[in-house]
Amino acid sequence: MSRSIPLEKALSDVLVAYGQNGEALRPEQGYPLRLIVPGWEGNINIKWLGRLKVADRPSMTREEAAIYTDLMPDGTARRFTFVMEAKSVITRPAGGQTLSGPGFYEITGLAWSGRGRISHVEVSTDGGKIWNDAQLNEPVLSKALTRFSLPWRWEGEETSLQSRCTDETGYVQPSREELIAIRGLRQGPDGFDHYNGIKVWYVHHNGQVSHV
Ligand SMILES: Nc1nc2c(c(=O)[nH]1)N[C@H]1C(S)=C(S)[C@@H](COP(=O)(O)O)O[C@H]1N2
Ligand SMILES: [Mo]
Repeated sequence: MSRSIPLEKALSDVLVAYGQNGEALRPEQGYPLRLIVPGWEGNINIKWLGRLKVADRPSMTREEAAIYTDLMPDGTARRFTFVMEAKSVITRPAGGQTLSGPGFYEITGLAWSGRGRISHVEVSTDGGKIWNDAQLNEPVLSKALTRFSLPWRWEGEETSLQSRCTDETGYVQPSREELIAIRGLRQGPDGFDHYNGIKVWYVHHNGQVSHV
């Protein structure tokens, strides 16, 4: 596994990590050393780090020339798609959970952006017609998970819940349709790599919450 990282990024916030949670890295997490590249795609966080090499151009390794590329509808591939763009997901109520009956609920979820801080999160409880500003839990840190919440009264109607976040660069999380219209469905080795579309949960009359 080897990846090329622009020097500018390498010198800003990249870590060579030897420990996690007060103990040495575990073997499966990359002992003795791994790279941590905040906000960028997971595969760049090289585990069992063997060497760092300074070069004047990307190495065009197999991982960056072929594997971790995003195939576009026209057959070309996006390469060096490092950043994970802003994404959010409601974690409660979420698929597999059941509301016990009409009444008050606190909708809560997580938002994050590889470009920096989350500036706001909006939640819709009526299928995307009205968007309400959710409250963000402090501290709101750059490239970190940010918990959001919104009080909600459920009257027992069938509806859908979704969240949409914006980061400090002004980037707004796209809908699934908007994203697929641009990027298509042919993507990387793990399915739709870099997928960050809005996640919609459907609430049934009986309180069951399911995937849309
Ligand atoms: N040396 C090495 N590092 C690696 C990989 C690998 O196969 N070999 N996989 C990468 C990928 S694709 C991911 S998603 C992350 C997973 O890190 P984790 O096991 O800590 O979740 O490690 C990355 N680092
Ligand atoms: Mo991965």
